Amino acid sequence: IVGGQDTEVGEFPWQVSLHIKGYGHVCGASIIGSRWLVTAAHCVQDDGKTRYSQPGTWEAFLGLHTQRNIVSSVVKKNLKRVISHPNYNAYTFDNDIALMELDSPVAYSDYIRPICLPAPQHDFPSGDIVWITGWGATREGGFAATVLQKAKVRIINHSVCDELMDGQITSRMFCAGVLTGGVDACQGDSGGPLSSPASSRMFLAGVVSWGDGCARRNKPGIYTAVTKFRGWIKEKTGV
Ligand code: GSH
Repeated sequence: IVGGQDTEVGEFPWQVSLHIKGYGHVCGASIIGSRWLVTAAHCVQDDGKTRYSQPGTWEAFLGLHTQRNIVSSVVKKNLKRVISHPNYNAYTFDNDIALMELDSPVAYSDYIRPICLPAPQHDFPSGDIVWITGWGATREGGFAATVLQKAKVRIINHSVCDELMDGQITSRMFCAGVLTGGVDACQGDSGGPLSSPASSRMFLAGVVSWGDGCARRNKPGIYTAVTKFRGWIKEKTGV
C-alpha cells in the first residue's frame, strides 16, 4: 500500500497473507468462511518454475499483523484446493478471482473473522470511501511493508476510469483510488480485500487486481468486482 498507515491489531481480521513456502509473502487474500479464502487468479497462475496453482506451494497466515514476529494468535494453514476462475484472462486480467480451500476449518477469534460477501445487486456507488489493506510495496518499485498497512480510497465512476485506462475496464472490474495520486495498492497487495463499510459491517467490494504502476496521478487501482462472482462463489464454496 502506498500512502497508507499501520493498521491496529485486529482491525482487518479477514486479511490473509499468502506465503510461498520457503520464500515469504507474495499475495493477499480474504477470509469468507471458516474453510474459504478469496484471492486474485493472477496470484495462482503457474509461471514455469513456481507451481502457483498447486495448493502445496502455499501457506496462508490468518490473524497476522506483522510479518516479522509470528505471535501465538496467528494461525498458519495449508491449502486443500485452489480454484482459479475458469474465464480468467491473463492478458486483460478479466475475471481475476480465485478461491482457496483450507485443509481444515479455522477457529474465529478477535484476530480472525470473515468479511461479508455482497449480494449481486449490492451497489457500491462512485465517491464512496473504501479501505485497501496489505503488506505490499509502500512505493512503486519499493519494499514490502512489515506491518499491515491500510489506506482510504474512493470508488471511481466506471466510464471515467475506462477513459483514463484506455478502454481496459471490463464490467467485471471497477476502479478505486485518489486521482491526484499518492494513495494506491501496489506489488504484493494483489488478491487482498477492498473493504467497504456498510451498516457497521464490512463488505468485500473488490479484490486487488492490477494497475499502471502504483499511486500515479490519473491511474487508479483496478479491482475485481466481487458482486459479479457471487453466484460462482456460492456454487464452489457454499458460502
Ligand atoms: N457471530 C456474529 C453474528 O452472527 O453477527 C458475527 C458473524 C460474522 O462474523 N459476520 C461477518 C462480518 O460481519 C461476515 S458477514 N464481517 C464484517 C465485519 O466484521 O465488519
